[in-house]
Amino acid sequence: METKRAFFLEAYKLGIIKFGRFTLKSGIESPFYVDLRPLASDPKILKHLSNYLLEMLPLDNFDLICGVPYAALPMATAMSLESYIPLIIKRKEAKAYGTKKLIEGIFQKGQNCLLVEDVITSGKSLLETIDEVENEGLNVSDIVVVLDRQQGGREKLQEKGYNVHTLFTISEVVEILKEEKQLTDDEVERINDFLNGNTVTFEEKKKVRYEEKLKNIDHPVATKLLETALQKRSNLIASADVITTQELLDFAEVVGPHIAALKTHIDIISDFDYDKTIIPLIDIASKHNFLLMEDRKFGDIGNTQELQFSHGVYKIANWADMVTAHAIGGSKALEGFHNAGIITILGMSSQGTLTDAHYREETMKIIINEPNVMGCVAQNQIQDDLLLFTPGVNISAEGDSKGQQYNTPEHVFKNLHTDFIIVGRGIYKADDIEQAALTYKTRGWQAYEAAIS
Ligand code: S5P
Repeated sequence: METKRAFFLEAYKLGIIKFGRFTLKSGIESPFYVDLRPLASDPKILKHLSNYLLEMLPLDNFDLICGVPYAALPMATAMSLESYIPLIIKRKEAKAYGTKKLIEGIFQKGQNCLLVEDVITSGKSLLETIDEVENEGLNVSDIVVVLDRQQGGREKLQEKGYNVHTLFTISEVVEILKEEKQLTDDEVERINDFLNGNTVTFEEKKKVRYEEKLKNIDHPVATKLLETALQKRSNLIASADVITTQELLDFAEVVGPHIAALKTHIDIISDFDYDKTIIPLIDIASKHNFLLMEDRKFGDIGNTQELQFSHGVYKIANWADMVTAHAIGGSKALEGFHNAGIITILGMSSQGTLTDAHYREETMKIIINEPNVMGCVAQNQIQDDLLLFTPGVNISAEGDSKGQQYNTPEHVFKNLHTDFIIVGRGIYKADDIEQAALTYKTRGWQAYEAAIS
């Protein structure tokens, strides 16, 4: 069954199961959410899936295949193409005009029709479909399901005499993900509780106030950043991903009054010149009272990082209050950043990142006793004695064509307990940059206040 497991892990990357806290249609809170529709967007996976489903079945028994609309339609189509068993299509609603047919395609009464379903929960929608198919004079003996949520549906159908074939159960996939360290023991326990029919409770932890963080975090740069945030009522870090000195300085000047810090990628400035780029930037930062964060994402051995930090043309050590760094080189490698506050990359915002639960756990072990680390860049909650910086924030876009994924300020303060939002294109690409900075500042601050109250 190793290949089935490998197949699941490939499919999982498409985001078909999410873990967290979800309110179902019924109002019940669930620790996971399943949506198999993305499977149809990867032709290779869809083809493999249809073969796995066909392998489980006594194929000679079926004259027709029918998918339960809509999620199972592409699956049923792929199975039909692989097996040459003809497809029929069930409509969700009967046509209001013309034939008023519920089932489309060529079939004859008495034929045996295999039903395909993506997820079985209570079995209700399958029973409706079975009724409608049987009303057309067709027989249904077997149903094939990709994922059984184990909430009674399968048993209900079996009691009525149908053969239900399921490729995966939720317990099986949870076990696989646990072994792959994609789920923590706590998460697994909560999921099992839920599957055993218990009402699961999610710990309602409030976001910790900046005043409280000031007491808990001793790093001097963290203190300065938190004090700045409180003074300016801004938790906004503007990401200045622009490519000339003039654009950088103009941007800093315009957004300066509204931000707690400015984040740079200094190596993308084409006409970089220390005296013309950095010296005026330091002046603007001090005039408008914001910190400078160089997003260099260091990721080397300690000696090299130390050289990259202090030397070369950028001389980051001279001017950056904070720097970002991966923990990949181990804790010793993080020791060379002298007075700058280190912000470790714990989790990335881009699709397909390697920063899964296991990576994050190991990173935490590395940074936890490292006094220069003041916080993390992440897309999940972290412990209260570190600052959480969350990029991938945009009010009007869901992502870009290169894998970036966005959330709103409200989402990240409420659900991740973020301390600082990092916004790039949402601001520097706006027609009115100052207005955009103000909007993100206001929404960020309101979202913070809502999350602490
Ligand atoms: O996981 C990450 C980490 C960072 S620091 N995802 C990110 O997007 N970033 C940075 O945040 C990224 O390098 C860019 O400078 C900024 C996001 O830009 P935006 O235009 O997508 O808002």
